[in-house]
Amino acid sequence: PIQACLFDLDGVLVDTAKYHFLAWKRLADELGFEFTEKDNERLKGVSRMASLDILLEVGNVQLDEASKIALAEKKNTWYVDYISSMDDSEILPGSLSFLKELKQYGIKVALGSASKNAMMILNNTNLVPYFDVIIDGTTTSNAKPDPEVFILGAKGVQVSPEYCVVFEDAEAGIEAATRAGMRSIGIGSQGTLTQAEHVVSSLAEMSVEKLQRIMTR
Ligand code: B16
Ligand code: MG
Repeated sequence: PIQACLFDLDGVLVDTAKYHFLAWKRLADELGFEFTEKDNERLKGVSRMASLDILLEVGNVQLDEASKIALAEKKNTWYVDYISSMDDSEILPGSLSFLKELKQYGIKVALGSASKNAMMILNNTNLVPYFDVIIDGTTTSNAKPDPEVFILGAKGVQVSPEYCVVFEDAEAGIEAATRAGMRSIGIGSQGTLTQAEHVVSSLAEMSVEKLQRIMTR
């Protein structure tokens, strides 16, 4: 049976994608090109600098490394400003009750996020107490699809990868889970998360009973 659940943050537990989008769009506006919600899909689960590279590709803009770092910092200042007023009303449906149930059953819970702002989001939404281990963009050096974030999470809760399941909304995150030797449940649509073992539309569809049932091989 599954002994640990590893959660991605953005798109799984909270919807911060809309704030990332607002901040990236503001940057594109300043640089003078269009950036759409469809373009924004490509940034999900991707690290900050890799996201900037995709944005600049959309705008067909070439810049040196120092300018890129400055732009990424600018975007982050706006993003942090947006998320600083988040509260627990922005936790996605079903997340809280599933996290509580996992605790009741003694199933370990870890965060595996690419975000360097994960702690601020968890603090503002009062989610910190639900995690045994928190791995985020400040503790990892290799971005998803590299499995590092989830391997560190499993080590932290001392559960071997085969008994871990990763909840992810991004294709890169599902790939990271697979490369870590873990099970995976995609949050979203089957059409985009083709590599996930199972796909549900949100955590509202999850329970511990269902988890153990669908994860039986
Ligand atoms: P930051 P996740 C990811 O969070 C986001 O999905 C992605 O859009 C973002 O670029 C990345 O974090 C880095 O975030 O700029 O705050 O460090 O889905 O891995 O929880
Ligand atoms: Mg995500």
